[in-house]
Amino acid sequence: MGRLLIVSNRLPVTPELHENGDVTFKENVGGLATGLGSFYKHYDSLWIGWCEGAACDRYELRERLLAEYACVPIYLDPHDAHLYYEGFSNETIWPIFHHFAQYAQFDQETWEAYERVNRRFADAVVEQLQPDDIVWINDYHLMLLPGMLRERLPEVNIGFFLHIPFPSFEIFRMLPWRERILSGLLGADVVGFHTYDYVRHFLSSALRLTGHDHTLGQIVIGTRTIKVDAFPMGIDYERFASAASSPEVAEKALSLRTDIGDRRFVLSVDRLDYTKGIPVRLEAFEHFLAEHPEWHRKVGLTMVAVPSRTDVEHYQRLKREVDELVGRINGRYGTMDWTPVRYLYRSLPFEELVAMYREADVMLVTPLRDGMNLVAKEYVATKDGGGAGVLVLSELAGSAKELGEALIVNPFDRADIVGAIDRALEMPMAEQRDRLAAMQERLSRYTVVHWAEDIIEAVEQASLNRRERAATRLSPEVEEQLLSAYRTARRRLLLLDYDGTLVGFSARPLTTVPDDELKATLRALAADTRNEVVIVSGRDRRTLAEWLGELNVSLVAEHGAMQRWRGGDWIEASLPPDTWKETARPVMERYVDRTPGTFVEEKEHALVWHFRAADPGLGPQRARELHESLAGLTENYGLAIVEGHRVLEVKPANINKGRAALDFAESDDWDFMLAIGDDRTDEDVFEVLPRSAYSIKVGGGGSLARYRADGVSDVRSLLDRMVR
Ligand code: GDG
Repeated sequence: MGRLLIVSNRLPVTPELHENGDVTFKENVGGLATGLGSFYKHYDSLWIGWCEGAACDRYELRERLLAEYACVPIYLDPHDAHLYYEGFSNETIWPIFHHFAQYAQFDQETWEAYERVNRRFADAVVEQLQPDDIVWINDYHLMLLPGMLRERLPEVNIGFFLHIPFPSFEIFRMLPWRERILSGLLGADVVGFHTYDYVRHFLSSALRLTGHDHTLGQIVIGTRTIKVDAFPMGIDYERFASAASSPEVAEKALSLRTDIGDRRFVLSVDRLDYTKGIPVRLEAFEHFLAEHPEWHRKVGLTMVAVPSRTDVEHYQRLKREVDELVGRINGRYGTMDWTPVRYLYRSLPFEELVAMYREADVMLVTPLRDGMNLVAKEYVATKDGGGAGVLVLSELAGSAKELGEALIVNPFDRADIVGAIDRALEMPMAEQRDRLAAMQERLSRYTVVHWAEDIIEAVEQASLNRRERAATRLSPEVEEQLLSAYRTARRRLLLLDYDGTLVGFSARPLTTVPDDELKATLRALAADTRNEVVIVSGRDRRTLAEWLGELNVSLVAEHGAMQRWRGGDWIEASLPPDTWKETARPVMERYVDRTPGTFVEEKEHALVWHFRAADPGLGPQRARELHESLAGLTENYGLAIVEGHRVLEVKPANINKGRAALDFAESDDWDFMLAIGDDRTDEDVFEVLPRSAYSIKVGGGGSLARYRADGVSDVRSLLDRMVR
């Protein structure tokens, strides 16, 4: 493979301009930057991101960033940057994706800036991109970027990872721009989330809003396959484990202990954000003190709250609420020599943070919703080497999936947290160590580097699959070859499916009438005396005759139960009487009553249950049930139940499109044969044709066809070129 291009909102370093005009670089702390800091420099890689601040205008900066940090800065217009970052990213996506819909702003202006900035990122990536590179896009600021890149470079390798939760469909659907965001994400080859819950939510939104279903997490769009999967992010385990025993940290820990004395030490560390559940946590601690006077003066909570988004109103309100709560608890329970809550409203240097982790007897991580939460993992890592301590962890943090040995709590349930604090303080040392050891085992194995490698490997695999598929793609070269064979041939047979091949699908099958353009193409094809054009369809003969009867083409109706050869009359296959319909119809009608949006179509020799307009989750489930309910019929009456595109069809088993196609194939000495179709029933046609025939499957999924086309428009343009 080529290089790795990591793309994220911010670069892992920030340039700082000093008074004397010098520029220095500060490495950013935080999940991705810290975790991948060492990793990406070892790879042949570049990091592309927004460069913010006064120093970014300096002309020599670009070269220095590239040479010293392998970083490519993107400069944004400050007004646009504000609308994109503080606006759409943090006031729309952040609350919606964390299930705080009541805080979300829906503002067209910030959305447009979000689009513009994503486009700027796309320009910057395209400028750097070389063939075979992997583009790895991170987080919610850049959800349109995969789609924008895919549009410009259909073959580019893209992985996308979302660091925050993906919301349930019922919340996601509130976003006015929901389809645009989904199609942006679906531009990637791999879409990764921290947990399987977020994967489920995403797949359900994709199905309900774009109609694309998945098989084992793979979504097929045209000839592209998108893998959606969970990749739980790890930490730089060694960094935390070894820092805990370093002399600097030991020194800080000692002074911390001197301050605290022999009191038990409860710690919490988060950005001051409404998703973190800080007020409930404080209330729980207050109740703990009320219910357990025996712990007064023997325990203290140190709460580190890193200032965040301070100009946003919800954050200012939260800050006031937290200030008041801390004041109330300390006022009510504090004594001359004991402050129950120590509140540090600032960011700590790394060594001080690790010293806190190391000394904390209990770590309270109780967000109301959190993509992963690395603090919980870091706490566990710093206890490596024999430390004790208890992690109390919210079940709504992604990390709860991996840290099952923590005391798991519902962060909305104050009493649950009170109980966990009590249990944690009373837990025997041996049990504390056992629980930590089990978690340490897992965290030291699946580190941040492992996680990153997994994502990159998934993208590499997707890229290999794409190359394999490309071999069967109806590429311009294959098209030329096909056209040249067509032009030199004297007798040509064209077997064309109708729905999903010549026209797109609609919820109501009687509305997909052929348009004038299609009729003109078919007429021109049929006018060439060297051609035999056959429409091979599952539709009934009345509809086919009404829509296409005037053309000089042959028609195959109901998958071959009836054929009308060019210029002739309808010929029916000899079939037993359709007495089975009286048994099947009431069963199917019962499913219509129970499944809104569905209906039964009656053909001469078949019954079809259509569920395209049904709830996309319910339809396929009911189809499976109906299939079971009808199964008994098939043996008694010699019927087949065929699943098509959101339809379930019951028809005589000995009738299929392949037999009809064979009748035509054997009727002349063809020197050019072409068959095009999109669904299961067309596979029977592909199967019976000789190897020399051109067969084209429309869309992805397994097929016997030699080539693949993306969609109806590709088929139409091919046919147009044949008549030109
Ligand atoms: C997103 C998702 C997901 C915190 N305070 C201080 C400090 N930190 C460091 C911690 C930790 C990081 O910041 C915070 O971890 P999060 O997990 O909350 O990560 P974020 O990047 O904020 O958030 C989150 C994450 O992405 C990764 O995918 O887990 O759910 O919201 O590394 O150590 N570091 C220092 N002083 C502090 O005061 N030095």
